[in-house]
Amino acid sequence: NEEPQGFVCVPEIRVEDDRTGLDIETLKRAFADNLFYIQGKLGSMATPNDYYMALAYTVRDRLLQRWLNSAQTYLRGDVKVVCYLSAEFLLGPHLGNNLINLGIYDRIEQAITESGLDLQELIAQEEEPGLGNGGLGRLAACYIDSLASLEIPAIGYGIRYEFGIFDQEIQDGWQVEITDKWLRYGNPWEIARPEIAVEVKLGGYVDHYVDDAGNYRTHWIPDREVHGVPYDTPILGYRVNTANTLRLWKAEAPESFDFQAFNVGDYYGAVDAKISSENITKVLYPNDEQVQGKRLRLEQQYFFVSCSLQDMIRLYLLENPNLDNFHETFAVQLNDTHPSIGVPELMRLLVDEHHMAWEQAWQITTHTFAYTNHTLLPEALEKWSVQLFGRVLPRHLEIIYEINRRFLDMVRIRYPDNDAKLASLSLIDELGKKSVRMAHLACVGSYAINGVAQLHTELLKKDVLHDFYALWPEKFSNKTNGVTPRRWVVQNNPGLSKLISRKIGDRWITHLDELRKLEQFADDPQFQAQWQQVKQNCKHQLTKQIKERTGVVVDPTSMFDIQVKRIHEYKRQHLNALHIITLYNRLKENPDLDLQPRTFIFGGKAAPGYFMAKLMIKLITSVGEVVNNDPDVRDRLKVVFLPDYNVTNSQRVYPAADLSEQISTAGKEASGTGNMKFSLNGALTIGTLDGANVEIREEVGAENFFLFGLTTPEVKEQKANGYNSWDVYNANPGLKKAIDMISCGFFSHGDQQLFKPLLDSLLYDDKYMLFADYQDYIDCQDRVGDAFKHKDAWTKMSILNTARSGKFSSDRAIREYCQEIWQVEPVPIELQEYVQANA
Ligand code: 475
Repeated sequence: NEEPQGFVCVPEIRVEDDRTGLDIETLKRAFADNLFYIQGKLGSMATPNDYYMALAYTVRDRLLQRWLNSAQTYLRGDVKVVCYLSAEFLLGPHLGNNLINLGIYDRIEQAITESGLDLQELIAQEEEPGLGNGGLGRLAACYIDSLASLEIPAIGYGIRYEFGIFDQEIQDGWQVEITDKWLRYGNPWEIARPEIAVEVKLGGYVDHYVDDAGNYRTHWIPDREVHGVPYDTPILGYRVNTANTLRLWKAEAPESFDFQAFNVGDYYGAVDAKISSENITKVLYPNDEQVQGKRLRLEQQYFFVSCSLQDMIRLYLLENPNLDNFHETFAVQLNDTHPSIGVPELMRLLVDEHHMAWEQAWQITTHTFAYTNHTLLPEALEKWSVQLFGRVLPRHLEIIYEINRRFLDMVRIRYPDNDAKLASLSLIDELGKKSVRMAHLACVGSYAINGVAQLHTELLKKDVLHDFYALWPEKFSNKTNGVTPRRWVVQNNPGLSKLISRKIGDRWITHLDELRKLEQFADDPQFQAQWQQVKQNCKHQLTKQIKERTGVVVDPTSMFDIQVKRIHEYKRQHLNALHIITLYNRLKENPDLDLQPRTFIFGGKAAPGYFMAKLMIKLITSVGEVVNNDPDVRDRLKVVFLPDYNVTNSQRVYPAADLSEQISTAGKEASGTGNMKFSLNGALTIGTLDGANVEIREEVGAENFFLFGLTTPEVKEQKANGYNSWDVYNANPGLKKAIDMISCGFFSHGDQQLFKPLLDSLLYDDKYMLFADYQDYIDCQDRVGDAFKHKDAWTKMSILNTARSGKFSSDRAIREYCQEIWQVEPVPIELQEYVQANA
């Protein structure tokens, strides 16, 4: 018998020693084996990346059994599966996270040390998959971690961008963008599944006809077809057997392409077409201040959504005779409007391809989708010109018109003779250039709509989606964001995690509310001393990293005052800069002033096309250049711009913060999630009543939070009453001095033009009310400075921040989604004894 024994049945091979074994000797052997057989290297020739790859495969082997068992359980069982559709997943590196979730960190560390290597150095080799811009993409990553940790059957569907978010360099104080080549050295965490690739059509026209049986049928004749190949990555839960799948789609030219009739004899034409197909998943779009209606972005969105829905239908039909109960097996969450083209696409698949009646298809569709909104900024709401839409997706435009026709008929009954209502609710914006309103499409096509913090949801109901709320109040709910404590505490802040677990046990890692048990130690001098020691160690580590990455030497005993997030006018990093200038001026006036030493740390990327945001970076670095080098300052103030802020580089940032800057204009930040990471790691917040800040303050207590600034209604009121920033500027000497210094070139080697656009926008418009909030911010910062002088009182507040941040776990958020939106239950995964025994 030539057949290899046990070939078709993995458990029969019983390769536990080589590929699942967890004793140190086996791990060392597996690591050496992978280095030789996968990387093709001997120890003497291996690069640090080879070692990283060998280790990554060693770890991947150890979660494959869980992964395949999870997939099989979902397929065979009568289970409801959550499909999280997101154009972005900002995962961060996998290796460290998988070691922690598998519970093998210490063993691997020992095995690697005994192999003569340094685990930290290998972990640092991983190029993070930066497949997202910021908050929205990172939220998706936290949510798939929590879904797996809570043993919820789930698939994350998205795009495998060849180039993720650009790498940022700072040159002469300006941002410079470098393409992100994350796949350059291969990606050991993904497995391509070309055997289940799908076809996606684009462009062309639609044919309507009556078939032989007398049925109205529709035939979409595209002018282009693209192949969607899934790349799967396991997402392992924390200390459970659930390993869910993140399925990211790559666009390729269809196999048949080169030989299609119209390309015969046109080899170069065929190659061009191939390149154009593959362009669809080449690059992540940055979230500019203004969303731009770019054809390629629409193609991207449609491509991944169509691939994902076709994949769900394929899976469903493996076990079911027809699609009648599709919505009982899949709950599909739309992460913002980017995947909202899913609504007409599911209609098309059901009606055109599976010949279902419109009414039934609409029932299924509107019981499948739920929509999360992430922004209140009107300029960020997606719209597509009808003309462009019709060119790329002619059939979908017809379907949208039909959805709209039926929807507006319903509106007419509800609001007779009310053309204004019809116009404001319509899926089509008829003013100016006709366009499709994607948020309206998402609202009409979903059974649930949610905002991402209490205030944000209220504002959605009151303003942005008010008319939809009036129509369907029962669809709306709030789901305050959360972050995963595994990455954001356990992995990034091991010192703090160990201290907490020594005091209250380690159940907090999966039940974050248990952090409350720390409250009883908040006044305990011994515990306070340990707490301070942990914070101090983290600050030392960040100090080291700052020196390495920027050359700036900072004082680890100074207050670390940190603002890390995308650079945007509404987030107001320039308000922070005005505070720095104000402190600097105080020191210049009185060099012996008793000033609490501070290190101001900034990090964040500006969208490449967002000029004002790039100028804000230049302002921060320019202020830093002056402040850091002025002898009168005597190192009491330091300003650092950490380049290339990403998940990896954020790792040392949150644990080292004393003060978290959350200073957006009230009513503009939907939630924020960085605010939660800081508070969990024991930083105090200085913030406005915006987004989730409101809830953080509620949880930690007003006495442990530095509040300043106008409220959302006050912002509105001031604007209505003719707010004039020019008057504020003239009436406030401190503010006037700071602005005048920028304007006269004090921070720009005499160049008076450099910052003019930024200053003009503040002096003559000030859309984001910096000047209105300036004095209150400065006064509040003075209170922060005073409070920091009292070490013990500060430490108590720090402990209470951590102790009371349990609400901001993504586990809590996901439990709410499961119970109130998706109606899904945990499904524990069984594991063969021999795999389990080792763990
Ligand atoms: C909010 N990104 C945060 C976070 O809910 C909130 C937009 C267009 C294209 C690509 N990306 C985007 C966002 O809109 C985004 O990141 N929004 C953020 O979502 C999670 O915490 O307040 O600004």
